[in-house]
Amino acid sequence: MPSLNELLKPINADMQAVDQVIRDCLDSEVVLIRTIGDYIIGSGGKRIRPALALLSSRAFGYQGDQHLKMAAVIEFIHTATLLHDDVVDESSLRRGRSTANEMFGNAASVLVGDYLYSRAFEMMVEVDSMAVMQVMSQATKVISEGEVLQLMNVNDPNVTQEGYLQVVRFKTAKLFEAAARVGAILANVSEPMQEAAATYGRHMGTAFQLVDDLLDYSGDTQTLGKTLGDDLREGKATLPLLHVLAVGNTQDQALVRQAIEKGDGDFDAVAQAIMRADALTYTRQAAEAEVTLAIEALSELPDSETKYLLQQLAGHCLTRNQ
Ligand code: GRG
Repeated sequence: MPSLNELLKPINADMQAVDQVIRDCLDSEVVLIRTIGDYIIGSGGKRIRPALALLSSRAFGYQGDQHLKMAAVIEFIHTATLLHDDVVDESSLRRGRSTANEMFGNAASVLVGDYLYSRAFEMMVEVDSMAVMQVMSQATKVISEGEVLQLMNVNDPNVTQEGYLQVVRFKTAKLFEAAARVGAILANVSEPMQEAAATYGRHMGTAFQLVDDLLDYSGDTQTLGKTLGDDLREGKATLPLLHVLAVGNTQDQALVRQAIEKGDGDFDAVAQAIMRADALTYTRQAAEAEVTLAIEALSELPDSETKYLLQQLAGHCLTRNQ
């Protein structure tokens, strides 16, 4: 399986152009905004969401240059959510560096997140498409709803798998869905084609988050660039834990139930319970099913090299380790 960088080589020029738009648009006169903006944007995110917007527009034959601005908009919104999320979760490591909240404090992180979010909408106005505005404003609303739903689920071991999946679709998959849909809108394709792109993005984004949740128990801190066990510390009932609650032995169920209710569970003990219930395999299979649905949605699209890249990108969500 090629690395993400290898996979994205055919759109390298566009990705560089997006990077330039991002840098040009972080031009506030307020020094702290530039400092924190440069810090987080320069810390090497994977840029998978902007890549998705670029690939989607290209798969539908878009010839203009607004896809570059929209890809930057999507990365700005993603970055704003990360700045806010790290404050909410009290995280200290992201992209292999101290989080912005750790470096500059919670207030500065939240406020620069607000700036990036507002700047994204200002840039979007320049794109001058009501359909795009509608998709992006709805997406950011849903992402926020997802985050609030997640907050309501914290320390609750009775969350259902459907309830958990709703949070995943809202907080993470929605931005993937929007990125893919915006590419199709820019290319001015029919409603069913826009829907196919959105369906692809939604399933791919769901797979992406499911893998994120299993990497929180099985990844490598160095490679991931963030601390393992964050979800357990926060009492988040993610799919690996929900599966132990569904099929684990009585002792493991009790251990996990208590870890969710109280937070700060014993990582090694819970990781062993997860192994005994084969819950990482279960979570991976759920992610595989989402990738299959994502690839199926692509059958609506005309055959092209870009469509093949989109198939590979969905598959990458399963093999990623960062
Ligand atoms: C500002 C609109 C707005 C909303 C705030 C806090 C919040 C509401 C939403 C948080 C949503 C969130 C952070 C979901 C997790 C998504 C996720 C898996 C992030 C990690 O993405 P990667 O791995 O990160 O693509 P990189 O570092 O590669 O960019």
